[in-house]
Amino acid sequence: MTNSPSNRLRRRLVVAGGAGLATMGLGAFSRAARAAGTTVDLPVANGHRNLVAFPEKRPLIVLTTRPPQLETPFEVFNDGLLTPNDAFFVRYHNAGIPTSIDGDRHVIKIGGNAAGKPFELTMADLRTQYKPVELVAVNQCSGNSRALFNPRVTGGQLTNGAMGNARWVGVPLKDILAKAEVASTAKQVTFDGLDRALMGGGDFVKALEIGHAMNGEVMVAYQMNGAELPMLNGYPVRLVVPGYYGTYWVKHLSEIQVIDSVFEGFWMKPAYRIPDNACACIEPGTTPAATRPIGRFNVRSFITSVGDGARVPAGSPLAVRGIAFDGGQGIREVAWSADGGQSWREAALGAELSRFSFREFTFGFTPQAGAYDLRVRAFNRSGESQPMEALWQPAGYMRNVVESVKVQAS
Ligand SMILES: Nc1nc2c(c(=O)[nH]1)N[C@H]1C(S)=C(S)[C@@H](COP(=O)(O)O)O[C@H]1N2
Ligand SMILES: [Mo]
Repeated sequence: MTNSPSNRLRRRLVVAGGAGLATMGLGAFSRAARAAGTTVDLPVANGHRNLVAFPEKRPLIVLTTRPPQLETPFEVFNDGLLTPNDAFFVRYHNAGIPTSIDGDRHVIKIGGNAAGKPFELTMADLRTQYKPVELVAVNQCSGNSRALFNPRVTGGQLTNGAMGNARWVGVPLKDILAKAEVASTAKQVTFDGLDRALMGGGDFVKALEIGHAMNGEVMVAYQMNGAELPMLNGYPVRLVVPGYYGTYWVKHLSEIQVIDSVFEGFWMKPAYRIPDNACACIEPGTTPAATRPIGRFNVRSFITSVGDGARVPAGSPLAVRGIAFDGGQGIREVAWSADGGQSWREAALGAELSRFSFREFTFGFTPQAGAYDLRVRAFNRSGESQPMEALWQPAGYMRNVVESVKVQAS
């Protein structure tokens, strides 16, 4: 057994005597930040990033340390369909994040002016009083790939690693809300976690429409890939909103309110809104006429087995592998091109773990000496796909253009 951060943490859990105690030591972040040894070169996003191992995490790409914002190195997505917990990206907005939580004492308060019966839910209640469900689903930050926007936009300069796919276990939110006796006047449900704003910006609170909250898919999850949630991914419990951008996946979930109005806290308005039109896009430099809260993922696909700029042997078969996903219709087809999109063929699809999961695709061809421009374009079951030219919007959300991977065969 190596002395990895996760093993150290587990040992501390045992030493602490309470199965439900997770703690990260207050100095952990600054120590981790100082331990930066490796850097990674990114073709965009102004060059260099540090790779740093935070508690329970392998070295990940650091955007900020306080709060931690960590991106998954892209190679990880070629290893398998599930993103390991120690490689899963991390996003927080406010610096006041919890560093020590006693999971056995953690409660979720359920109430609000449209809840007939407010109550408190302990982790033990959650595990024993409800029937658990399991679902493989992608979590992706709205700003995944923001660094690739042209013209550039402000915000975290993420490349393509602010996404991950995990097997979540938890309880349907609908079953929990049933006990709260939701009134017919209910409009929305809000979600708050243990983290706090230390320097403005406001507490991170998100809202879903009541119908969405009750659709049976939204989950209050306490397990990720067969283990407790890592502290930085929301220990001991988080919201899982399949098919929707990560912004709704509230971590360290501590309060659920059923309300009879539309919640307009900072993180719903003005933050996390998109142009209210079909493409969720505008011409660079213009202002959207109207906005709406960001919603479901659009369709994306990535080649993972070969990187842009790679050299490959000419005259021998090249096996290419990648992943595709969408907002929950499921992937119907992935087309591939080796000539920059002039001609297309169909890739083979792997098993569908769930319609919210990464789906594997593979294809192969034998390159002759020369340059190839590989592209993949996925279609979901509604026929939605990816644009050939990148769309633009001011917040840098929802990039899903058909990406180009240029390889040289020699
Ligand atoms: N409590 C809390 N939950 C949160 C956030 C946050 O700042 N605080 N950020 C959200 C955003 S924008 C994203 S993209 C996801 C990221 O999930 P992860 O950190 O587990 O990868 O968490 C969401 N849940
Ligand atoms: Mo996000």
